[in-house]
Amino acid sequence: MSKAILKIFLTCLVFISTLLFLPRVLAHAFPKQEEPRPNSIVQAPKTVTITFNEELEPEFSTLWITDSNNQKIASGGLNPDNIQIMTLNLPSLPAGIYHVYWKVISRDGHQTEGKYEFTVK
Ligand SMILES: [Cu+2]
Repeated sequence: MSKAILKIFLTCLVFISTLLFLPRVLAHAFPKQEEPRPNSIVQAPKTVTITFNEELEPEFSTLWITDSNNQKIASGGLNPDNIQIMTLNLPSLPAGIYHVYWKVISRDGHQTEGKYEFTVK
């Protein structure tokens, strides 16, 4: 094999293995859809629901909500019927700003976390 061909071959090999590994690297759990929507102004919701892009580990995945004084109001967990969905039930919320926090472990063992807020009018 000439050096030029070897170089092309190795370049292709690197490119192909990058393509093979990229989906794994990107395969961390992140919200696909939140309800209520981030930064939205809504009537008091009954539940918070976050749909993730992949399946989560039930034991280590949590979801909770605080009011504008940082007081925890409720916490939730995985929907047993669909382990891509985290949900929590809310008491009746007075008007104000609320923060939703989530911390999850996806099936591949990677932890991700995030938060967002919404306003009850
Ligand atoms: Cu991952």
